[in-house]
Amino acid sequence: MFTNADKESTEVQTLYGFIDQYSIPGNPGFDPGASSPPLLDHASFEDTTDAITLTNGSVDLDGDGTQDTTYDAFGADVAAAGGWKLEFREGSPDPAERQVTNPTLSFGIATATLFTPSTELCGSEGESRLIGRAYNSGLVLPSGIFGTDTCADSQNCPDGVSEAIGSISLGAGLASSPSIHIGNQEVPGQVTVFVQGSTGEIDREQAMTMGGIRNGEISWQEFRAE
Ligand SMILES: [Ca+2]
Repeated sequence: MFTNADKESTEVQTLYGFIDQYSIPGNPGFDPGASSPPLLDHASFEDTTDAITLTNGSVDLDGDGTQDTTYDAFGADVAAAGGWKLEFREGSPDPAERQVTNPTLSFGIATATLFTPSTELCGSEGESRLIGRAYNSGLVLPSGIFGTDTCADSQNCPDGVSEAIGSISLGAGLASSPSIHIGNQEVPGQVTVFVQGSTGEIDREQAMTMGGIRNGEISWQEFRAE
């Protein structure tokens, strides 16, 4: 992003979710007496690039309209593989999408702003979108992170089932790193994500997390001295 050569790069960029091998109790692949944990091979990480989560918990991993696994089963696959990966949008011949701001991890959800530069002189702002993924699977939660939407016809969704949404367009400009606000939410676990565009405007999006957090009084007890 600091030189034109970088800005024009068409190479597909990837977000990786690594599982810290020290963090798994009883990790069979890690001998506590060893000087270092086993090396992870990112090439074998579970690929979530084309994955579509449905509100019934089914997951279409390759986006071909047939459901291949479930949200819970895929989480176990990721744990076994040591991580997940998500390729950003390819651009060729235009520049590829990339992440140039820090992601934010909040209540199990990684949010990030992705930016696609423009090489047009008259459209130099480029475009941004906001994505959210479960930190431990790389998938969109079945409840949706940015809500749900009617399934595409190609998904052959059962009646009453929708597609969980994990990406929203932020329009023109280079958006800032996401900031999370936990307010007095009507829905437990729902937070507000703020991002600021390079043109100054502030975007405010509701996002669902894995937390059952809720601002306010949880319980209260008065002690009296008799
Ligand atoms: Ca499929």
